[in-house]
Amino acid sequence: MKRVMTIQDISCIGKCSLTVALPIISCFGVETAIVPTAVLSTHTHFSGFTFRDLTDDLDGIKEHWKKEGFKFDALYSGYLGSERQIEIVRDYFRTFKEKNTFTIVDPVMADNGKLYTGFADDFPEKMASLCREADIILPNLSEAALMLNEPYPGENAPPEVTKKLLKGLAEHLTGIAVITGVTLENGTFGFMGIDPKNGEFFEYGTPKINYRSHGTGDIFAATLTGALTRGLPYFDALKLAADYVTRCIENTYNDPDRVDYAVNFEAELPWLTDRIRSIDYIERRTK
Ligand code: PXL
Repeated sequence: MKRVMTIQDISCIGKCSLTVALPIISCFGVETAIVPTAVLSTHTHFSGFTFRDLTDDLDGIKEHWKKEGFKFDALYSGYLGSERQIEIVRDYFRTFKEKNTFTIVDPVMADNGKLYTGFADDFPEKMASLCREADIILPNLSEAALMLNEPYPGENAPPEVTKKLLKGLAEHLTGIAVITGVTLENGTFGFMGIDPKNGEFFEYGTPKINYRSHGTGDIFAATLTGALTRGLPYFDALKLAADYVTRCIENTYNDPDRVDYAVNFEAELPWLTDRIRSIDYIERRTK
């Protein structure tokens, strides 16, 4: 069985970071090793949340795993609570990345042009330096603009502005950059990416649903991680992630009992599992 390591916080209520990464990646039939960076009572969009920093435990976990000789097919980092944690994640990557290990960095730190509560103004610069170590990065428009020191273009940025941001990111990267949550030329909503190796853009969108919530970026990143680990080509893996997130948003939008702090990702796990079964089928057929 393939094994993924994911490094991010536990928000006890909030359906984000580890509490979505673990069930989603597990659905792919991939072992999910977790490195919890902090324990929060809720995600940071609530007020009055508690925050237990686990930075001091992270080196010990790494050293133990090194001694045990654990190997990983993918390393995926999400929300990190401090600049020191960024350095520690860099160290995890350098320790556990081997020739065929995929690294995914979701530079979770901002939305609507604003840094999340608790981050200092130079956090985006530090996060940008971690992105240079990744095979694929997944900023939203706010995070891309902040890492490039560009003004925030607004959530409905025209496609040419998104392309300009991608070109800017590509200048600093060897891995693929994908900006999530963007409006495309044909009015659909999805992702746009660039491969710095050839400068080519790619994109995919689904009809826009007028509903926004938290945690959709984490669901996207976890699905992508599972799919890449199972060997899907990156564009197919990105499309699967986009389709799943769209279904989660649609399900939540149609649910009169929905909560306002997250989406109903659980309700669409059976759909995701069915799609993964067809990956199993393709794998068996090509063996
Ligand atoms: O969904 C991203 C995320 C992860 N972890 C924490 C957060 C957020 C977004 O606000 O606050 C703690």
